[in-house]
Amino acid sequence: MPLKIVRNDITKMAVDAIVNAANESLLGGGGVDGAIHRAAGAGLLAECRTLGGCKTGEAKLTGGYGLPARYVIHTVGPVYVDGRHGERALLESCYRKSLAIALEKGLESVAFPLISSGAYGYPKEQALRVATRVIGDFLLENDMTVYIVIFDKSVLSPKAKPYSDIKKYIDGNLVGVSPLRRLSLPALSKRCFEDAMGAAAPTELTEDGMEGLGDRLKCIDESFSQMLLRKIDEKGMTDAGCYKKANIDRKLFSKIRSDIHYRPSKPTAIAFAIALELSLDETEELLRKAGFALSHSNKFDIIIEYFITKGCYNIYEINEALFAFDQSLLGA
Ligand code: AR6
Repeated sequence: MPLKIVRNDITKMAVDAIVNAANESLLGGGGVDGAIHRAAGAGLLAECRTLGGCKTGEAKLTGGYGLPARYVIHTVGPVYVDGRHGERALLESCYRKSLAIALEKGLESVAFPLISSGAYGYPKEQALRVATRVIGDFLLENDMTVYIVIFDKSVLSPKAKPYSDIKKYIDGNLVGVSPLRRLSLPALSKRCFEDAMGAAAPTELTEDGMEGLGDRLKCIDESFSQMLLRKIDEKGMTDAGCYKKANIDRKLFSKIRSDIHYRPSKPTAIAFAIALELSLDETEELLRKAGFALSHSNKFDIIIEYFITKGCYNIYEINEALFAFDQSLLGA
């Protein structure tokens, strides 16, 4: 099930559990810890006093008290020194141990702040990358809805360093002639002819030339869901492997599977193209089945094109960039 990145105050999240970026005493502090204790009320501190603290990289569970969330999972992130003091492994452990508690408790939705990225000094973009990687791996094996809650406006801003290349790409391509537009209609007919006949199309398609195409031209009529299922088979993937990699909910995938005329949203269709690691042309073809196209008149499409042409098919990385540029996210 999906990973969602949202901008919010975590104390407002109505999920099964929110995660607190605490310190080893578990007795409260500043930042998100202070906000959670203030919103939960005195009962939370009273329960925390019974826990005997928590080691860095570990996690412990309490009730949610006055919070909309039923539980709080308290974890203690590492203090960032220079990246050479085992900080990353400890931060990964915070996410893993918190998710393990959520799984054991049978929780369906959990929201994380960016642990260690405030008072503990972990560079925010790196902290986010650690979070998406560990949560993404977990979601390949487990069903849960996990949120990463971003509070600080400077995190995931288009001005942040990791996005300078994407920004340049957008600036250089916004409203221009898209390479995605090169499949003009005649070219498209030519490709369909070749797909159907397994031979080069004549320069001009005469009526005679079209004879014999018969049922084989039905490839053109293949629906979105039929093409998706065919591609899953061709790529040797399982259904679950595909929808998880696409950051798509199992229930939505079942709907698509059982309705050959299902019309997905554009971000859903693209999410599958990314999960299937389709080329630009194949992506364009899959999108057309759902009635969409990519163009250079909007940032969303250009960002997708940027990642596909770079051969980067990590949906979480793509979503981070889409989030930074205020665009809809892929998948859920
Ligand atoms: N909702 C979501 N995220 C928030 C919120 C909020 N209400 N408030 C802050 N953040 P920090 P740490 C973000 O300092 O670095 C405490 O005193 C914030 O923008 O809260 O793990 C503890 O007691 C930042 O990105 O936690 C510890 O002593 C992220 O939460 C120490 O700070 C984490 O920032 C832990 O430091």
